[in-house]
Amino acid sequence: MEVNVSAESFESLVPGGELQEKFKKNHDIIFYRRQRDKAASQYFASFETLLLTDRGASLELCERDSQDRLCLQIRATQSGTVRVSLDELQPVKPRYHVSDVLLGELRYEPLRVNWKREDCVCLTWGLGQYKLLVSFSPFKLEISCDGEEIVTLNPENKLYFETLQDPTRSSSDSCQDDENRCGLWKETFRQFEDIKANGPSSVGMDLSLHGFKHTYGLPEHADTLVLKDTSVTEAYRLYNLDVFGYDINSRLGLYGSVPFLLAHKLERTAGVFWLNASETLVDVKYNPEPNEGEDEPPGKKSKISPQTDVRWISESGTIDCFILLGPTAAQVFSQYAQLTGYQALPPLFSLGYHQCRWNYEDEADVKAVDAGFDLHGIPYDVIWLDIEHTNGKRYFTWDSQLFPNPAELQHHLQKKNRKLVVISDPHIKIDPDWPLYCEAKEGGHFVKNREGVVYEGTCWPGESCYLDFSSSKTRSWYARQFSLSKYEGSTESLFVWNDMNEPSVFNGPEQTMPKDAVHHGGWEHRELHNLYGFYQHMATFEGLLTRSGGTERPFILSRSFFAGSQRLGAIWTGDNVATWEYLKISIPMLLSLSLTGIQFCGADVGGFVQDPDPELLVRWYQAGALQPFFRGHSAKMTKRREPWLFGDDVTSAIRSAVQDRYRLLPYWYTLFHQAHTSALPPIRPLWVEFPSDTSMFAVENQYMIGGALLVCPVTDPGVTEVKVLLPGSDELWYDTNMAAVHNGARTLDLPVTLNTVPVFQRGGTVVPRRAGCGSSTADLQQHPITLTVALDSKGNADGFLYLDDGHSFSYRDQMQFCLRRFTMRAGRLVNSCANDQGSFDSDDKVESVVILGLNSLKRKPKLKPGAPKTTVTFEFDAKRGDMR
Ligand code: NBV
Repeated sequence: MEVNVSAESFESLVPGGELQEKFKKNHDIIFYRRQRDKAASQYFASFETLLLTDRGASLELCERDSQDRLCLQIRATQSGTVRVSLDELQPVKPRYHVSDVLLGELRYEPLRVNWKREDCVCLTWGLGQYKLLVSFSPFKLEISCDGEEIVTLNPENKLYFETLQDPTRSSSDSCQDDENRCGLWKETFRQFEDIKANGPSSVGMDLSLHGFKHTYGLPEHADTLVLKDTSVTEAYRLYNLDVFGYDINSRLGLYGSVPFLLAHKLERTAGVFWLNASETLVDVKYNPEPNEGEDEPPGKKSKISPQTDVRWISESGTIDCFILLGPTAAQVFSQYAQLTGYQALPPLFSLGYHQCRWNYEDEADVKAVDAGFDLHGIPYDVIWLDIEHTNGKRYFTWDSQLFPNPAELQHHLQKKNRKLVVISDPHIKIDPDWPLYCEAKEGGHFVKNREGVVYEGTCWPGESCYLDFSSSKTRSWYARQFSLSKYEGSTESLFVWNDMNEPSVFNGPEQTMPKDAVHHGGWEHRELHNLYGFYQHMATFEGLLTRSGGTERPFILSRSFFAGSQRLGAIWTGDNVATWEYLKISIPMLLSLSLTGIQFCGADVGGFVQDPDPELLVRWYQAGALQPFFRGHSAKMTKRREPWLFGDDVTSAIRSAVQDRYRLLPYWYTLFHQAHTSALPPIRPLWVEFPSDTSMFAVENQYMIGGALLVCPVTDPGVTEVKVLLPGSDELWYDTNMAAVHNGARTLDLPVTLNTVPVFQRGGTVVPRRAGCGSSTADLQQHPITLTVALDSKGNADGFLYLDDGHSFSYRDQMQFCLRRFTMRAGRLVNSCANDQGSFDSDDKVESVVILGLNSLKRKPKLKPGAPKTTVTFEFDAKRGDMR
């Protein structure tokens, strides 16, 4: 029986409602408690076990009481990443190692012994500025740069590693009862029993970050940008869960996980990446007090306070921890991207506006909404179909009553260069009359239960099975379902949305798959839970890529994700609520994702659950237009909210926000190219751009789009003024709405109306825009480019423009792209080639140049002599100091 959402059941799903109790709190998580309650361990090593090869070092560790033995590997890359891996020396069976997340084998540097003593050895590599001090007893690892200690691993001996036991020989019956009670072999949460095939298998380690008191990252949580001190709150939980209308200010794990934490202090940014896909908890403790009683060796700067202690605890797998040494934020982003990949370059259309609803009723409804955008002059690129478009929630099918001519519908949209996105969830309806189900069953593509039979759980279609995307065979099978010949009614302009892929199982523990379900290769679900959505995303990516013979860039939105998902497409923050708090929290949530590589991200504009009032809707459009993925979405029981349903003022404010987004797309696209090639996130917390200004470290209501635009979306009702922090005493900030320039290092009281979107261009930058906005991104391309040159106090400015065909891989395979650099120096604006490897035939013209800040210049700019004569005319507005 299909599951339909009734008004009553929907209302019971209010945020913070009773249903939230279905999720575990820290004290319900037994492996976490076990590690927290355990006294320090005593791992020691000896010099004899140290082995140096040209790819790093290995060492044996032994725990004094249990005599458990581990194999430690230490590897380092030239770019400043140290990898510390720990596994059992002689496991009774192999432990799960995460594959498919790292890009490939890294290039490691040979480690050299710098000096040694009986109880420790100092290793170094490369140019020798980095040192790794390995203490043998107790085991510790200290990483320093030019004498300054950066990170210590295992500072408090919390290294923890439950070695696997042979279940047939582990203990006597009575003892096993005790163990069951402690949750070692069996655990019960509410009515759900979890039988642990491997018994206790958790791992953990602590580390100290010296001199740091700000940490970030670890998505996905509806929480502040700066990570909280968890000695007074719940630990950060990384466990992908479907949390409808999630609570704000909570460390409960939401739909996806990236076990990557960044730390920032004056003069250094560092990162810690914990590559483990099982349930993971992270404790953060800030120690602001100076360390007492330290003996500083003369002339040596070490043991800096403050210090942040971070403790990672995972349910299973191995320890595979990467320390990214920066020293700049840009270097940390690049070090992380070298491990897990760069942001996929989105097809241009996907940076436009997306219109979604659960559900657009039928073809006529879709066409009417599409026409509504044209009628009201609001550009948009994509309209979305949710689960109701299918025949009984059988993905890859259409409801023949409501969507009898899906291909015709897509052609209708495609004529206007618009696309259709349809949903495809990972659960498959059990229906012996449905060929796709039968094929998946016969092909062995479903996850099994602990008894080895196909696992069944309920979701939208009723009783369902779950595809085992962890198997490459299943991924390829799934990918084939997207071929135009297999997927009836699909065309090349259909793209995909993967929802419910945590996975969401209505009758499962914490509404997800039981941890003792079994995947390909015999691996328990617990080992790879956080990878499930990543793998579906990967399979869908493969599907769309293959559909075009590898030539077209796929677009897939996924709700669940893991480290590396950035290579596959976009992510959104799931089922938020139409209140001001959720609008506000979308900013730190998206900044945290951006910092951890997931840079094509967005939040449902308007709020998914409940009805926004018109003011909130406008403010949300204004904010969403400044976020990477821009989609309006609403739930089934909410009122219709297309932008023209709330009167002219609202329509006009929304139109203007969306049009501004479209005009700015050359800049966004250039930023995505930068993310794709150098890992810099298109949206950045202020501290990334102003790393030496401590007052920026915790700002989360404003941020930078690229290096040039500072934005401060209005996220409060009824305001007539907002406070905008303008950083940098040497900076100039040009208000893009008014002819005003402000010096940095001040807080501006900015008067606002409903139409104001506070955006400031930083002096010293050039921002490309399109002169018009068109009705879609394709239409937008017909408009010429305009440049806004905002001068810094010396009269200089720099900026880039990236162009390619916007949809294929020819930028990569045939180098068909163009990267231009605009430089303003000594009153002369030069447009030059910034990458001569690319060539791209384009009719694009720079039609106009607006120069802001000329009043501060002694010499006014002139056109470069010898430049071909153009029809461009420049006007100098002496009052404002702008040249136009
Ligand atoms: O498919 C229906 C919804 C979807 O609209 C939403 O965006 C997802 O986050 N889906 C969740 C399942 C139902 C949620 C109550």
